[in-house]
Formats: sequence, C-alpha cells, structure tokens
Amino acid sequence: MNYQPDNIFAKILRGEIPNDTVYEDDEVLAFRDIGPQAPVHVLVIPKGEYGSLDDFTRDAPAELVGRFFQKVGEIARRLGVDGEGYRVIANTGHNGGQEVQHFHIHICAGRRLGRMIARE
Ligand code: DGP
Repeated sequence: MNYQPDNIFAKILRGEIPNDTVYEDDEVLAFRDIGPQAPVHVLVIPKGEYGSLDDFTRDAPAELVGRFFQKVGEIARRLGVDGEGYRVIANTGHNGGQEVQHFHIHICAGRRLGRMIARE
C-alpha cells in the first residue's frame, strides 16, 4: 500500500498536531487516543512510514518489528496496566476497521473489557 504522508499520525509525528505523549524514543511514539474506549487507551506507532500492520511486517526489518513489540510491552508496564491486564488491538485494512493509515497498536486497559469482537 502506498503510504499517505497526509494521514493524521504522520502530522502528529511532524509536530503539526499536538498529542498527549506517554513514551517516545527514536523509533516509536506512544500517545493517548483522542476518543478513549477504556480508562487507559494509548496508541503506539513506529516513526517509520508503514501504513498498516501488513506493511510493517512485510517491509520493516525483523529487528525493528521485534523491538517495536518489546516496546509495546514496556509501555504497558510503564502505564502500570500489566498487573491487571490489558488488550492490544491492531485494526488492519478495511474489514479490520482501520481508520488511520499509519500502523498503530491500541493498548486498552483500566477496566474489564467486553467481548473481543462485537456481534453485529
Ligand atoms: P483505528 O480505527 O485502529 O485506525 O484507530 C484510530 C484511532 O486514532 C481512533 O481510536 C481515534 C484515534 N485518533 C484519530 N485522530 C486522532 C488524533 O488526532 N489524535 C489522537 N490522539 N488520536 C486520534
């Protein structure tokens, strides 16, 4: 998929839109979701231009993919949600309900979460 540099998370990475950062290093940015679905709702994104989990796992070096997921766990521990537990979600593509075309992981926590997939 062609990466679209005008997506909202690319604008956040360029500093064009403010965000509530909870963790940042040279490879990833984690910030609070604008419309939280749980008491803790944080998005973790790579700084590289990957449009989806499919692109990230296809195009990024395995070491970067590995470090990214290690950091997701580290960020959850920094948020203090590892003890009671949390849910990680990566909506991917049209049927996955992905709205922003820059790969991101949701970390949702802070209450007992409902069904993994809503019945429709
Ligand atoms: P997804 O459906 O997986 O693509 O989720 C996109 C998420 O991004 C959604 O939960 C709302 C969040 N979001 C959209 N625009 C912004 C924004 O400008 N700032 C922040 N912090 N989150 C945003």
